[in-house]
Amino acid sequence: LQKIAVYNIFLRVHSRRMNLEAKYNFKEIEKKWQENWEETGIDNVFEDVSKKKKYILEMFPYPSGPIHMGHVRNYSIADVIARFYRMKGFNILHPIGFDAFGMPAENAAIALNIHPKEWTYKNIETMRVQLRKLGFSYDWTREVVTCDPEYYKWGQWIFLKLFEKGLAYRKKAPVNWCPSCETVLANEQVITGSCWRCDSQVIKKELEQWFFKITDYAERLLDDIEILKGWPERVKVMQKNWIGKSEGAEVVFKIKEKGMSIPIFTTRPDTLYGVTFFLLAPDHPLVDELTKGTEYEKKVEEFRKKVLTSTDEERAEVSIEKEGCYLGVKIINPLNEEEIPVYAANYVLMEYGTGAIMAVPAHDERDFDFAKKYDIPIRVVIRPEGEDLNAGEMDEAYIGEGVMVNSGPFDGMKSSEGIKKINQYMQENGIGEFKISYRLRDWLISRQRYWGNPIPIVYCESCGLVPVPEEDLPVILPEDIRATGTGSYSLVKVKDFVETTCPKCGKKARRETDTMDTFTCSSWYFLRYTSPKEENVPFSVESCNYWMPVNQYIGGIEHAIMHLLYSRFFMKVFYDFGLVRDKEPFTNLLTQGMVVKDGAKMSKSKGNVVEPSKILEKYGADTARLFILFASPPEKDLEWNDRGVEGSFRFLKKVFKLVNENKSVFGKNNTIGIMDDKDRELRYFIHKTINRVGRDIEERFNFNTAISAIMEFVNALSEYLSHDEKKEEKEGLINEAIRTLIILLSPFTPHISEELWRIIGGEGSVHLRSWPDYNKDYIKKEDIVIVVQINGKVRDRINVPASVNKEEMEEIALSSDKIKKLLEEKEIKKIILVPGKLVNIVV
Ligand code: ANZ
Ligand code: ZN
Repeated sequence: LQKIAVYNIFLRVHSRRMNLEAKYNFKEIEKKWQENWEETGIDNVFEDVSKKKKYILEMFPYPSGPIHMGHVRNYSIADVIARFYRMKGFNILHPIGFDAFGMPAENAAIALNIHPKEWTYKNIETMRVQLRKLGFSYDWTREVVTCDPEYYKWGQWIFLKLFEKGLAYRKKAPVNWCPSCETVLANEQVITGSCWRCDSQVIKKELEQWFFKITDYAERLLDDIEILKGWPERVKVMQKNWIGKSEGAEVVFKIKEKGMSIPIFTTRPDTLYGVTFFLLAPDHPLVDELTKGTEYEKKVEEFRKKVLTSTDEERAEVSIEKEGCYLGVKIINPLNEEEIPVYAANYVLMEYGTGAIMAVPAHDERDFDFAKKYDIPIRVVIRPEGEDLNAGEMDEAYIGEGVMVNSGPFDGMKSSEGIKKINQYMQENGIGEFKISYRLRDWLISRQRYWGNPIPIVYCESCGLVPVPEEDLPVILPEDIRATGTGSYSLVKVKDFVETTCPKCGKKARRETDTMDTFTCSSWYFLRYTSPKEENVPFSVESCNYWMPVNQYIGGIEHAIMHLLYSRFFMKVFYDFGLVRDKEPFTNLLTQGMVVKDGAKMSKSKGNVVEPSKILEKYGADTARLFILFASPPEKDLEWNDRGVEGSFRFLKKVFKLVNENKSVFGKNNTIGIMDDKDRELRYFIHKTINRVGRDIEERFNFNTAISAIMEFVNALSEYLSHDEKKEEKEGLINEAIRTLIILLSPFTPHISEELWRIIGGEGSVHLRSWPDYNKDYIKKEDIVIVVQINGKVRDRINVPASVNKEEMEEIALSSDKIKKLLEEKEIKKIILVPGKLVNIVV
């Protein structure tokens, strides 16, 4: 018997499963609609000045293989926003492309023994297929691939324009070198001393490289952060800190016997009388000049070697163990003519200010440590208001504001006042001047790599550095190249590429073999999307003026500085060139959280990756999208949860079943007749859900709460439909409920929504419907308070349902215990009613 029972259960489960699979073939439905949308081109857009636009943009992917959950999340968020605003009547630009140049292609190519180009385009094709399978509403006709010559040509054109204006230049400088990537890196690409790509420790190398003069834009990049009202505070702070504006003074100190002048940058000119020593960065060029041929030469050399093994970040830590090396010379403080010793010190960076500082141990923490260690005098020149300060008793620097002491003519001044007065004095006497200093450095854009955009420059023996003429663009990246013995690619070895003729004099010349940082490609792709087929300009000004700025940008926080800062810089340069109307490219920014599993970020190295392809295969796109959007609000991390995915799948099956079982109500008489409480309750739900979903998407991007509102609605609708009695009469209402449900679901789960929409005989595509309006009267708060008066005096307040009518109000008022008591033995003459507010009983 037991065996038979088990067998029966098995049969039931099995047949149910077979049944389900036949009925809910979501994948087939998805494929059908993807093909339909593609054929009808419903996602392709054109400029239409009669319509308001919205530009919804996600950070385009780097094609390094199949897509990962981070992409699925980023793009699902963007897709909801795009679809929602389309239904709200906007003309939507929602494009996609591929950020296709870069190192990983070369690494993979070496490992797999295929050409970087082949690897890249293969991955692009894989990703295209997957992105289509996810049902994102992209206008694929606008696709941009940065390694296509049609695109990178314009990157070269932009380079030439920058070169023409002096914004692209070459200089020899100590630069960041990644030994493993065998290339230089921009400062932004060095994350706490390591390469942003491969995590290797970055070293300094003195090399001649190409730079973009982003520092010319430091002030504007900082000021315009003000405009970015729709950016997360966190990102704005990161950019501000990266630009790092400091106001202070540049002061020139002199070494008389050597005839040498060394400028320093200080934010505290008010402490100039407290300077007791002077420091140079160990790699400051004057260090060698000062010690050459002296007994200090060797020691300094060793000291420098030792210091330069730590990164700038480590050296910038306040807590670093202070170390110095005396250089055997004295320098003169221009304000009080005092002679002070000069050292090289580990905490002074060549990269900031002037690479030299005046040290004020009494008022700077690091100088204090240094002075203690090397037994250098400490002199107080600022004392806290109303207090005394004695150098001998200090165990840390006093870094606050205060009153100036031991400062000659400036004694007694407040330090803030002293800064101004000393600056003025220095200015008048040619000693120094007010100065603003930025942390931001110029953007190093040349890379010693193959798979990138060639820099369009030629070197000629007689003409020097010659830009490639515009009509010769693009400089095509040669394809016939192999990895060299060391396993790396380099254009240096490609003879046909290197050897060329000078565009000016026609003599033999050599091509630049460096390529551009891939971030140059991603700094303007959003402009190209507005007119991707333009052959004569990088982008059409007209299209740009229609579509730009991007209304909503969505991407990861890891781009808070690099990509977002570079793009803002390009935009401002184009603004100055008269190519764009807007000063900022991205009005609103949403930084989505990570996808995590078992508490750790999903990543190959952690081995906790869930492949989107597997999820698509098992459940289809709608389930994947729904789960991702439902599991967490976009800015928070999302914990992957298999049961959650199952839950989303079940929900969609439930919706599918519900609609199918009730499709008979469509296409009939759709008037809504007399309503009872249950009907009103359902109508309340319809309108409340429209309101909540719209509000959650529009104001807060809280897709999770929007979806849970829809789920509640589905429960209410099922409950309503389970009371079968008079379905016939209620067709109009049921019809409205189901139509609304499908429309509200459509931005989240576009395929099933489209399918159901057609099943109920909806007109056209559900995605081109208008977002429904809700009726305020139907969603008044469930409870309101009415006041009950007797002869104009307030006698009671009662909670009532918002939907009560006059008769009900009267009835409720008269049945209140308080009122009943007061009315005992009184005669009611009249009852005055203010609907929803007041009942006045005249006795
Ligand atoms: C004297 C002084 C006295 C300083 C005092 C501070 C306090 P921010 O605010 O970050 O711009 N400094 C300047 N250049 C430096 C370099 N290349 N490496 C290391 N430190 C450097 O910092 C400016 C201050 O940092 C400057 O002001 C200088 O120290 C130091 F009571 O000058 B100050
Ligand atoms: Zn590297």
